[in-house]
Amino acid sequence: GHESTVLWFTGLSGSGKSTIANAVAKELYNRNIRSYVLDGDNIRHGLNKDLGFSEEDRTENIRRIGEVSKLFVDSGQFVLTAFISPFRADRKIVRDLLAEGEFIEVYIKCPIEECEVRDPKGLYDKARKGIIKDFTGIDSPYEEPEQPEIILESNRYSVEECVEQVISFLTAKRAI
Ligand code: GGZ
Repeated sequence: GHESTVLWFTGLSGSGKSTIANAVAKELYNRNIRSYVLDGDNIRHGLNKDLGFSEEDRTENIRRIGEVSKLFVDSGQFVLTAFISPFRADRKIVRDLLAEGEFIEVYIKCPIEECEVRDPKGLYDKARKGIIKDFTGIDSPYEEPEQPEIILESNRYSVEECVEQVISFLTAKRAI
């Protein structure tokens, strides 16, 4: 059997959080492990649609996502979250909300220059032009994790290789 766990992906916009989280969820499904991915599409458009991108709103965004993640874990499910979650203190609050070993911080490490080249939604371009304010990495901070359980260098490894790294970690920890 396996224990329920939170795989908490953190990283810049365009670093690959959602893509990798969804690919890990697919691999877990292949191994008969149920999981659910929380991301901007199902959280920022619903539960958190009252929140923007000020420091206070980002903190509240992460707090609520942490509480929802805890509910998933309590119900016995794996949950994967894909939010920038730029502040160390906010990620720590979520870590402390969960039991030892239930919170696995996955840092999607990708140089901002690469994220800017990818710019899938044209948001970096808008941020550079000042059309969007408080954009992470441009005029709002991103605090790198100091001791994440997993670091995935998404500009050096393929999505498949990143998935493999996560699966290896979970296997070694006997989480799956
Ligand atoms: C950062 C922003 C912003 C600003 C809109 N700063 O690449 P995306 O589009 O799909 O992912 C980004 C997403 C970030 O939301 P999160 O809930 O992950 O952020 S946080 O954890 O900081 O609360 C981006 C889009 O929303 N977006 N404006 N100003 N990203």
